[in-house]
Amino acid sequence: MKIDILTIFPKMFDGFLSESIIKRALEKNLVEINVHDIRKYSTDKHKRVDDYGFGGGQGMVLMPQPIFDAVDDIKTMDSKVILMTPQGKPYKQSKAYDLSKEKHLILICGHYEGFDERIRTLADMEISIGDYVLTGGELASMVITDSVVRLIDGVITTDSHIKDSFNDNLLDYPVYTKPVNFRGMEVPEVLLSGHHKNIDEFRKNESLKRTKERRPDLLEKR
Ligand code: 6GU
Repeated sequence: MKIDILTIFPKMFDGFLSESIIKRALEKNLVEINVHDIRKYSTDKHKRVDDYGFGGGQGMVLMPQPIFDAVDDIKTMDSKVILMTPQGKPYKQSKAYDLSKEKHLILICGHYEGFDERIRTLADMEISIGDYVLTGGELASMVITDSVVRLIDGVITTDSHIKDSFNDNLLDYPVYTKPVNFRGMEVPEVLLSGHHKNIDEFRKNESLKRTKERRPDLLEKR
């Protein structure tokens, strides 16, 4: 899998790409991630990437030229081009699974004041990561990248994602580690019993209880 990210703030990705699971996946060559500075593609003599919007009112708008040229340069037959925007389709775990099967993703980070409407014609899909407004698509593209990369074969053990919250529209059950008694709070007896059937049943019930309390909307989808 290859992921190309187009942004006007490439430095925002430095920490993200150099820690934890993403770092390890890169080191093991399970994914290739390239961050491209949109500004490098600007043909303007001052390397401008945005300008005032026609009609007035909104501030600076990302211009089509640098982004079209970047996509022309990077896109192949195998690419899915995704535009990050709060106007996109709400992102879900099921979409993360779909995207993890693609060969090549190109993520275009929008800009809070907007992007020229013609940029939309480049995109195979538009994604929003939730009903709130970010200053740009950078954090959203990291969310997409993180959620997709962890699903690529070999990145984490399958066991740790088949049990993920949301996989069957259930939230995770509670987990505990040592000590058995911490400040008077005890680990549930059943988890210490070694009785696997009872443990499975306890976890299933806790998942259901927690989902019913916190996310009744998920249970309706089951
Ligand atoms: Cl993808 N971009 C921005 N700017 N804000 C968002 C978003 C994306 N998803 C939710 N809010």
